[in-house]
Parts: sequence; structure tokens; C-alpha cells
Amino acid sequence: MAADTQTPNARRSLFIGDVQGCGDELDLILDRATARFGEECVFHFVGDLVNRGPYSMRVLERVRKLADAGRAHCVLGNHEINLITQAFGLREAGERDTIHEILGSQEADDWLDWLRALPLVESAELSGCPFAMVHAAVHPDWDLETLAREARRVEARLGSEERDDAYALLATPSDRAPAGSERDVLGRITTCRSVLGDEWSSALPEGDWVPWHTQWSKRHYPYGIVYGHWSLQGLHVAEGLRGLDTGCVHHGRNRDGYLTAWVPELATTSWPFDTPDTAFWRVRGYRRYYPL
Ligand SMILES: [Mn+2]
Repeated sequence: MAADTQTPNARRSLFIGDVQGCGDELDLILDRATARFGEECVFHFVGDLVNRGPYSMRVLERVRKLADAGRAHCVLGNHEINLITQAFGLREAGERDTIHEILGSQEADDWLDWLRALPLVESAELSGCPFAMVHAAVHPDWDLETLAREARRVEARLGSEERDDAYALLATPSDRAPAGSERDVLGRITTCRSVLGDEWSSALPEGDWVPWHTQWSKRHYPYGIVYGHWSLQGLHVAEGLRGLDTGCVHHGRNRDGYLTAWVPELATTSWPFDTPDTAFWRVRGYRRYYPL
């Protein structure tokens, strides 16, 4: 995606966590932002727009309209990858999947191609500071340039004009893909939570496995990361890191869930990824969306 360099007078940016079909809560945030900052503010979505919640199609339609107007950037999440994989007949529908509305629609093909063309990484600048937005994680050894290069390698196949290229990419499950292959990189960026050396896993950290960002933080990179995917961890505010999945779609399953937006102040003097940071909006889930 094109760089979106901000100056103090630039358009206001909001980063929004995993929506997963929670259309009512999303509408509240988008409408509030537009009332506060005007029609020019830009929304960045960490992926997982769809699935589990009730209004996946409505969410896609609203985000696409904003994207067409240059007001939304979105990276792919594992639920979008699952949707594409199901559309290709490479994956069975799960019990809690609510994406049949999209897969069964007359526009299913069009949505499939639109989703395939979304990036895995948005890298841009915020108040002059470089950042990357991904759904789940990056390899702790990747600087910003390596991350962008690795993502482009996957995007070229997933978003290829030839659907067969995307099909071939997704035909191998990521846990059986060779380390460093496009399928492995796709799995890491969209599902990883813990790492052990060069290995990654979507499982929670346990034993010698540590959160991916623990390793990443030790490297003190000069870029920030905005991500989602880890609702059990909740809002994650640490130096250089903003984790925004606060489990709106899981509301009422033994805990409260929220849709979170990070609304960084535009300042010229400080790094927007400093701590502490209280620039968050959160909307509690309106109801429980699926059984315990
Ligand atoms: Mn996810």
C-alpha cells in the first residue's frame, strides 16, 4: 500500500481491532469518529473483519465503501484466509462459522477476489514514525524492510490474477509448509502467538515458548506494530506495540468483550508508540453472539 505519511495537519487515523462481524459496535465507532474528526478521518483495520459474529457481509460492505473512498486500509486476518480457503473447497465450514452469508451470495466471487487482493501488511508512517500493521505477528528477526518483502512474496501469490496460484498456496496447511515458504510466512503473519527460536505457533505461550512480541521487543526496532488476533491477551499497550483485539465477538462468554479503536494523538514531539497511552475508545459487545 502507498505510504500514508502524516503531518500535524494530516487526516486523523484510527486503528480498529478485530470486528468479526460485530456490525453494530463498528457502526458506533465509525459514526463517532466521523462526528468528531469529520469525513476525512482514515480507518485502519487489523483484519478478521468477518466470522463468528452476525453481520460479516454488512461489515465488509461498509469497509469496502470506505476503502474505495480512500478512507480505510485493511490487512488480512486468519478468518479472511479461512473464508478464501473454504471458497476454494479446501476447508470444511466450522460449527461456529458465520461466513455462509458471503460464500452463498451472488457476489461471492467478487468478494473472494476483493479479499485476495488485500495486503498482509500495511506499512506507513504515523506522525513521521514508521509502523507496520499486521493481523497477528511478525518474525522477531524482521526489520521493516524484511517484513514488507516477505509479505509481498505471499501477496503476489494470494492476490494473483490466476486463482490457481492462490489455490496452490492455500492447498498446503501452514503447519505442514516448509519453514520460510510463502505458506509458512502467511501462517505466521496471520495466526502466530508464540515463538521458540525460529519456530512459531498459534498456541498460547507455554513452557519455553514466549509471546512473539517478547522476542521482537528485545531487538528495539525503530518501528511500531499495530496488531490484533489475541483476544485472551486483551488490550496490549507496550513500547512500540499496540494489540487491539479485545474480543467483542466473545462478549458474554465468561467475560466482557469490547471493540477497541486506538486513536493516537497527532504530535510532533513524541513517538506515538510511547507508553503510557490512554488514547483508546472501546465499545462493549451489545450481546453474546454465540454459545459458551
Ligand atoms: Mn484472528
